[in-house]
Amino acid sequence: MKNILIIGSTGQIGSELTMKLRSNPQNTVVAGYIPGAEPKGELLESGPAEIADITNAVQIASIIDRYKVDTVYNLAALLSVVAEAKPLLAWKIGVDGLINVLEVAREKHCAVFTPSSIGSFGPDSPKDKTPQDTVRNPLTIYGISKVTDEMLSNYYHHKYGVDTRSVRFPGLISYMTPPGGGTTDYAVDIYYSAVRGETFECPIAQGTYMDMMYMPDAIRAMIEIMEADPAGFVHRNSFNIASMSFSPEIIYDSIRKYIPDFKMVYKVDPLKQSIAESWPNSLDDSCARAEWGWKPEYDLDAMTRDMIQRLQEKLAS
Ligand code: AKB
Repeated sequence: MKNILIIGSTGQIGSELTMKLRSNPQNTVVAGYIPGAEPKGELLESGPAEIADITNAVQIASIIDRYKVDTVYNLAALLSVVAEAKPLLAWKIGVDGLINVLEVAREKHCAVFTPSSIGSFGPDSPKDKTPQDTVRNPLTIYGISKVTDEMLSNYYHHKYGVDTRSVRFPGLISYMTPPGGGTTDYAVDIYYSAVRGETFECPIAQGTYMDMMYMPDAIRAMIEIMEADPAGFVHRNSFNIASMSFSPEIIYDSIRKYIPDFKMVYKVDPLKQSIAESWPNSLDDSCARAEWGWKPEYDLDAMTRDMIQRLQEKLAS
């Protein structure tokens, strides 16, 4: 039995993770949210919900006490593009917020999952099959805060024995809750345009590769790493995980197998493009495979088939 707090439960990842963890009747899953991003519908009705502002350590500690929480999924963050507009807020939520969570976890003996990202690499990192352990030097505040988060999480593990674990997520694609403010968001938006019969204006230039992943694989990764036997870990914070790497013209071709008259034009966004160019084309996830059995299930075509079918149902209702 697990008592779990999800900080950021109404976001792109949190909304699906909360429901998946609640589908196991052994779990009590508290949906943490901030005012203005309240849970609705099934998320609200299927279990407890509490205001859990990551900048407020006392509030987080009180939820952990009241629900006897043993595991925290810390999903609070500003994504890469929006973080460039608000770097101090990105740091306050991403790094100061994590310190709040780690301090409470140290006192109350909770395990903590905090996602990292392909954005933790930079232009000096090897571009293709980027290794687990290599030069980082990210250029964005998002990447700098993710590298710091990884190091802080390892520090709390080594110094205080806090059970911290993490994966470096690629761009995540889902038909449920849209992402907001990321460089990889185009790979979600393109499906909405295709299903709505609109021409897609692509903000990322032709030939720009980034790693991506379908949300069911990402949710499984978060659950599996937290359930893994740590005896197999050489690494902890954070594991490269990967399932597919593509550029805009490749996802466009995949969609056209199902919607042949779909049109795309390029309208490159200079900020998004410069961030994308500073990130790897693809990650080497062999350490995650070897140390806790990570294995993706979806490739691009399997994801495209499912995304189109799910979005057709969603947008028709
Ligand atoms: C972003 O684009 O900022 C995120 C990420 C890759 O971490 N989706």
